Amino acid sequence: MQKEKTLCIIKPNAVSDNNIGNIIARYEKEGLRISAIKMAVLTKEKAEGFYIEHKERPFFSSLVTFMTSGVIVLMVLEGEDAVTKNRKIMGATNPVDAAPNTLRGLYARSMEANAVHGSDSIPSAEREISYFFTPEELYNRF
Ligand code: IDP
Ligand code: MG
Repeated sequence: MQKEKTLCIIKPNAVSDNNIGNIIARYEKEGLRISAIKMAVLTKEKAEGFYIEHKERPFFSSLVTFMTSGVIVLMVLEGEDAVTKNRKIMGATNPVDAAPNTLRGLYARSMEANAVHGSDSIPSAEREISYFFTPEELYNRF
């Protein structure tokens, strides 16, 4: 297993529901470390660029509206197998399918407002991290 970095977003529903601390605590308990963290409110353009791979999907415009609807928390998580590990901790995209103890099982309100984002591969993680963070904002934790 190798040390990796992945991007996590705590989405507007989870920030609004006061679950920032619960989500961060879970990552730390699972052995991931935070190497960068900040709050933001995304512009429409920034959210569209982030989800560009989904631009032809029917839910794209609603997703962008949701992701710009409130404060989010952006984090770079670091650790062994961080990309896959984060996906496991998050659970399935649709909370109906997410295991009860996953972050989406615990904190999602719907398929769209599903509490957290996690990069789906190492190349995605690299693109997504550099989309939100400069190299100077990252603090290696290993
Ligand atoms: P992922 O976040 O589990 O990687 P993706 O398929 O990459 O899932 O979709 C990105 C985000 O778009 C999801 O996390 C969710 O917020 C939203 N989304 C995906 N599919 C749907 C849908 O069918 N209806 C509404 N929103 C969706
Ligand atoms: Mg995805």
